[in-house]
Amino acid sequence: MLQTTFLDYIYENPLMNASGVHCMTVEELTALENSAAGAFITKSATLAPREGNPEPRYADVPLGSINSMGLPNNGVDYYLDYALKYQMNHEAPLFFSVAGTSVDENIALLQKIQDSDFQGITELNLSCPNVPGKPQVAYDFPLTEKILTEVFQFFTKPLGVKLPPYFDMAHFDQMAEILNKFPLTYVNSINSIGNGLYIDPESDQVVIRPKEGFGGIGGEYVKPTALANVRAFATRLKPEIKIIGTGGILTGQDAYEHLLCGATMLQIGTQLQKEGPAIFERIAQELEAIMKKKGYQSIADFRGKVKTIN
Ligand code: RRO
Repeated sequence: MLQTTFLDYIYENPLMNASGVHCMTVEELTALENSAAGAFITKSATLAPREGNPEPRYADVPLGSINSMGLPNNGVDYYLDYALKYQMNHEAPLFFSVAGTSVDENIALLQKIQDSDFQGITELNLSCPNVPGKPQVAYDFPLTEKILTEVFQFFTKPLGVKLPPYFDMAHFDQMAEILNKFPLTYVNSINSIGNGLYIDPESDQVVIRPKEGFGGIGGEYVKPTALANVRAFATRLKPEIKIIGTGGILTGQDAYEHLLCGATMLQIGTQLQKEGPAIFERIAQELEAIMKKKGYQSIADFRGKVKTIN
């Protein structure tokens, strides 16, 4: 019932982890392999391994999470080694996230993937909010266009981009116009809402150490923004560019709403962190129950069909 075709492969369901959550180590990735998730993605990789920001750098809060991890990861070779082994005995294409901290590093990362035997889908993260001194790339429209222009000079494998949330109709229009110039496989909206601040009511203190407490916000807080970004891009991008919906998925109803807005795959970050990989089975069951109640046989019956008021 939940089967989802993405880039010619039929996944059992559209559910995935969001990059960054439960995907830093081979052990965590293996747990996703063995979960009910239809697909999964690796932690955003840089060329060299990174320690990331000082701890505490992630906090669960009542309505979601705040993080300033600072791109800790084991380096691109570690994840590429995992991916090449994975694809030897799995048909489902793996998603592989990269996030350079400069244009040159992004190009070098993608060149490495291009030159490897990797057969999966690459996600270029243009929206990390947490590396001090490095603005989120996709808030700089000319820079985004420049990077994609350089990338598609040589990159011929399937590529998606992870975007930050936008909050203005003019920005949806401008970013969609840029993205439509390129042979992208997908757009993934949204990354965390960058640089929020959470204060603990008992201690009057922020809850994460880096950046005086500023960090990316995920979870319940972000669902309306995520849905708006999914809808805005679904209605602006050419049909060849699919949407991955990420942000505020805690229940089958949240997943259903992302699909109504036009998402094809769905990623879960904060609630996966809180609940662990068993979440995929729960959300899949809840989504199926909603579909049955509404008389839908497949996701294609309602994808993108959110109703507006005349
Ligand atoms: O590692 C992080 O701090 C991080 C990244 Br790369 C990202 O893309 N989004 C996020 O919330 N945290």
